[in-house]
Amino acid sequence: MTSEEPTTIYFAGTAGAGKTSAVRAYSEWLKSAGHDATVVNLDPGNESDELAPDVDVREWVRLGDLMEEYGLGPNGAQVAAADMIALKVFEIKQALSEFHNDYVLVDTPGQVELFAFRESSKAIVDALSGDRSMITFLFDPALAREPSGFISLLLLSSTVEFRFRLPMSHLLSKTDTLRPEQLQEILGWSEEPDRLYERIRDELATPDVTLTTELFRAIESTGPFLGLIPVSSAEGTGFEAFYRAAQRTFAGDEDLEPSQGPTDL
Ligand SMILES: Nc1nc2c(ncn2[C@@H]2O[C@H](COP(=O)(O)OP(=O)(O)OP(=O)(O)O)[C@@H](O)[C@H]2O)c(=O)[nH]1
Ligand SMILES: [Mg+2]
Repeated sequence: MTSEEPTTIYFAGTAGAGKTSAVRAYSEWLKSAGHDATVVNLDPGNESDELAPDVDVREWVRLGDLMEEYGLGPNGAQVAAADMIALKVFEIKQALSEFHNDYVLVDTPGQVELFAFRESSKAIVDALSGDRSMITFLFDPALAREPSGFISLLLLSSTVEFRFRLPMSHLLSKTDTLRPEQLQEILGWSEEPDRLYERIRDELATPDVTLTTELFRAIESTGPFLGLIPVSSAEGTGFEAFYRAAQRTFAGDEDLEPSQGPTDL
């Protein structure tokens, strides 16, 4: 418990990227490192029991109820839910204010476009975020292992950053599903953009190559090449590095608190 303002981290990413698992794994890692974390579920469609959130938006808005009540399909219900959640922001904030932990970890809706493009998400993030808030965007290896998928994720992540104007960090999730050489290749792209550029040229020997390379150059110069932190929620690895990156975001290297948690890769 702390008297300082908590660090709030929103976990965003494409459907199935591993957001919920990462919130669970990171909250466990933080606890093992001697920190308390409040877990918030902002996904009204979350059906997994994996997370036992302290604050759960489903207390106010449930996707299944909306589908039934208004005869909506899952996507329509998600959009309606996003807007209804914004109307409950005071209640959500009130529920959150009862916890006084060092960290607030927020699981966001399955589809990233709902989080990124609805005004209501922005209203919720603005209402819940203090000065120490950041978004961590998950790169799903299913997409990130191909150069064009990797670039698409960079674009999505830039969109999220553009919308929310919060500090960003980037996780490569589910690293246990990658072969070591695949992992090294993806990390290499995030460290040395020219390696990615060369692979795009190999992958896209089509007229599209001009568009893709122009996009690539634009992203390269505006920059989410900030380092991709490899994590596996299944194996609990990578979270020490993520912890340090999150601390650097707000404190600068010189203020790094040593962590008492288990060191990992
Ligand atoms: N092998 C492996 N599987 C993982 C890992 N993290 C998540 N998964 C699996 O990936 C699938 C999606 O994980 P979730 O954590 O539900 O992903 P999400 O982004 O919250 O998904 P939605 O909210 O439905 O968009 C599940 O089957 C998880 O078990 C991981 O580190 N390793
Ligand atoms: Mg989820």
